[in-house]
Amino acid sequence: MLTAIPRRARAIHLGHLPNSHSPIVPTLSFFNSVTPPGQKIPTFRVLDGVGKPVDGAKLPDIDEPYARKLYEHMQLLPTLDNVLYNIQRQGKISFHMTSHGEEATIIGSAAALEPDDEVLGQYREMGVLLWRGFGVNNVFAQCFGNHEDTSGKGRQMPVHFGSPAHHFHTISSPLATQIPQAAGVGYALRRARARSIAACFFGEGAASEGDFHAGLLLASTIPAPTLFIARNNGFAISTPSTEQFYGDGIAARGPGYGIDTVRVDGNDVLAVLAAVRAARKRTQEQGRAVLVEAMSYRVGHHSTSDDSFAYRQRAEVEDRKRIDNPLARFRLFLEAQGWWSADDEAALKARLTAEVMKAFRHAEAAPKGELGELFTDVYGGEEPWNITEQRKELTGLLKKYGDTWEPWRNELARFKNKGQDLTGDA
Ligand SMILES: Cc1ncc(C[n+]2csc(CCOP(=O)(O)OP(=O)(O)O)c2C)c(N)n1
Ligand SMILES: [Mg+2]
Repeated sequence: MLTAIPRRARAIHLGHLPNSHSPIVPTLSFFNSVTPPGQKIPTFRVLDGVGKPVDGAKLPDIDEPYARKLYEHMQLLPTLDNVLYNIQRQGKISFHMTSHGEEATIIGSAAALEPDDEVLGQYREMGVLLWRGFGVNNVFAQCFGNHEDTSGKGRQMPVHFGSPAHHFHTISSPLATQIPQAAGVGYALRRARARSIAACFFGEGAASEGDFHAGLLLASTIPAPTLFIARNNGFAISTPSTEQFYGDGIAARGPGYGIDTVRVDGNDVLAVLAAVRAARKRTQEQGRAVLVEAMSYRVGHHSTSDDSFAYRQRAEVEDRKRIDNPLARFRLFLEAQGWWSADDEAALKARLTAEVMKAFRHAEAAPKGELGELFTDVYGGEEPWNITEQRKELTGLLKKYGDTWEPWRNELARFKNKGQDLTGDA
């Protein structure tokens, strides 16, 4: 059995170490926790499972319009997710990842940040962009990869959003690369004496990557205002968190790096708002990294490429949809304040559905950009020879097959100028 480090070393003086204030003791004891033996790091929550403030909880400072805005953005996520998921199934877009179950984590954190904080996300953080006014048209343009896509001119997979105007760094698929980058962004902000911070989102699965450790060490040894927000949703695709680590979640790792850390109920939007607000303040005031671990459950499949019922029970998911549901919980809170009604709910759902369907239809009808864009923007300065060669090769193939071979003809029809920007046939 493990024993904790004695709270206070006994007063006998046995010497001291050259590089540490570690008290020297004559008894041998192992430890495996920053909390007392047998105890887990606590989780901060302010609303109970049915939206009632828990005893002793101090609610964050919010008024009615702000609370409604929070709820409306939380509801926008499933509205969008359902449409994007279904149109992927219809073959209209190639991929999607939903936020089902993490609406409170994502919107609560988005709201706690300042609009010009630099956000480095993983991929499930579309809600941060929406909170910042990116708009549903931009979401669909990116997912369809049409000519209105401001994230990457249609050259990225769906959900790989990016927007300098919204201080949202472009999503990249390789897990955890954003974590050391965020430490660097925080450092750049410190050097520029900026008031903003870097906010880095990642899943508990990504925290198994070496980059997580490199990033946290960097942020703690080269102090910088970088806020790390771990979304612990219980799964890394099919691997449950119980198989991802043996320690006390991601939060347990913060103190190992000397980083102030807090764990929060990720299904309680007001707790997330309060925790991330406080964490942001701490990050900025101390100019040091802070770690937040938000606990939730990924109710949806990992992505449209996944069928999660191959590795978890339907009943477990159904239970999780009911217990501590982030949307239902906050709605009940709003209703108890007299800030929300059944009529408001019906009106909101109708408005969001109409907005989302309008944006979907618009994006579906919009052409892709010019085909020649395929070769631009990756390299600065003079174009490398291999890109020139590839452009020539495609142009040759277009001239040969573009008009005659049906699959090419159909595909080309989807692009602005139908590839004529390359063939020069315009
Ligand atoms: C370096 C790397 N390894 C593996 C993958 C494949 N992959 C994509 S998402 C994912 C799971 C990530 O889980 P988590 O970080 O918990 O995020 P969540 O999907 O739960 O939001 C994996 C293994 C990848 N994209 N990059
Ligand atoms: Mg996860």
